[in-house]
Amino acid sequence: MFMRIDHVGIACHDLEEKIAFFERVFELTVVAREVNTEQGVKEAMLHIADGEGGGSYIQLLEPLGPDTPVGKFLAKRGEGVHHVAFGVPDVVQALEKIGDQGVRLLDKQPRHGSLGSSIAFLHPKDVGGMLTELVQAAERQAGVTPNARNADT
Ligand code: CMX
Ligand code: CO
Repeated sequence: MFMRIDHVGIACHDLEEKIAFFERVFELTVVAREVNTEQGVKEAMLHIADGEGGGSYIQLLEPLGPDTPVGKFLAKRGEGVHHVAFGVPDVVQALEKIGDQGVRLLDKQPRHGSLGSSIAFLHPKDVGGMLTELVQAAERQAGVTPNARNADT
């Protein structure tokens, strides 16, 4: 079901400061920045490697406000690893199979994620305390190539 670790999401107070740290210390490069109001975050994706069906990244997350998933996490636990995201070939199919195993789905339908991906979250309490994200990379969405997506928008 899982093809690779797509990204590790890290909650931080100051996105620009954390980007500068990851660029300087780990020599990573930012490949995308986005404000995702649905998820309540300002974020950056830093590329690590390319894998089967997509890349792998570090996702740095700054909350848009205190009453958002990342805002609440920071208030409760402080900065650190917020979630782990796995690459799947088909997020709708993966949700169905995982839901059938009794794991609570935080998203019944996929939502819009970074780099044109489709994403969905699983409840951390049902996954040994790890907030888990499923990611179907943009190039794996039926009939949609990254270039075709750009041409559409
Ligand atoms: N990792 C592990 N456990 C977590 C967690 C996290 N990131 N966030 C919350 N929890 C735990 C809490 O500690 C709490 O446990 P206790 O009851 O033992 O204290 C429990 O889960 C419920 O947490 P809560 O604070 O009562 O509930 P929230 O309202 O904060 O909701 C969650 C938690 C996971 C349901 C919510 O954050 C969510 O829906 N997340 C999915 C969306 C998201 O995180 N978006 C941002 C990232 C976007 C992206 O990656 O693109
Ligand atoms: Co993520």
